[in-house]
Amino acid sequence: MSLTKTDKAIILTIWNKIATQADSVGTEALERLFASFPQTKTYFPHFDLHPGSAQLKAHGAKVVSAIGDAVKHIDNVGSALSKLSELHAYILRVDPVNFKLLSHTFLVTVAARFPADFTAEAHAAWDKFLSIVSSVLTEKYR
Ligand code: HEG
Repeated sequence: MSLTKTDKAIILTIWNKIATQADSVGTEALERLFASFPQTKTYFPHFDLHPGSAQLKAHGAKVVSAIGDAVKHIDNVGSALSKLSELHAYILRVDPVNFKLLSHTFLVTVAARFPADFTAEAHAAWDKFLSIVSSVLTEKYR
């Protein structure tokens, strides 16, 4: 799967908007993840998962910052996220199905916050991009 020039331009435009409220976008995506797919909470037994908790906010900020790194290295997401890929595969061992769930709740968050930008074309570009990020984070499992 590869991104076209247009996809990349769309991703960057929307990323610049996300970046102005990055931490709260991440927190909302996680709140939606835990509310809609409560089985995902099993990976965070050590977290206070109540909406708005300090841990949720801190983690939301980290997740979106990693997505920002991927945007900045859009032609080389694999090396940009290689450390994170090792963490998810070797240490956290998050089942890959969960990446689809988080990608979904992230997309819904972006759609809800930037409805005018979230055209079908933008939706498709972000969908592709998040599946590239997810593939990178799940490619080292063994
Ligand atoms: Mg992961 C840690 C990013 C999906 C569960 N995740 C992290 C960290 C980042 C990150 C940046 C902190 C790394 C560090 O402290 O060095 N995660 C990230 C992205 C995505 C993702 C970008 C997908 C787009 N993570 C993901 C999913 C789950 C999960 C789907 C499980 C449902 N992540 C997870 C856990 C931790 C991290 C349990 C450790 C949290 C902690 O103890 O602080």
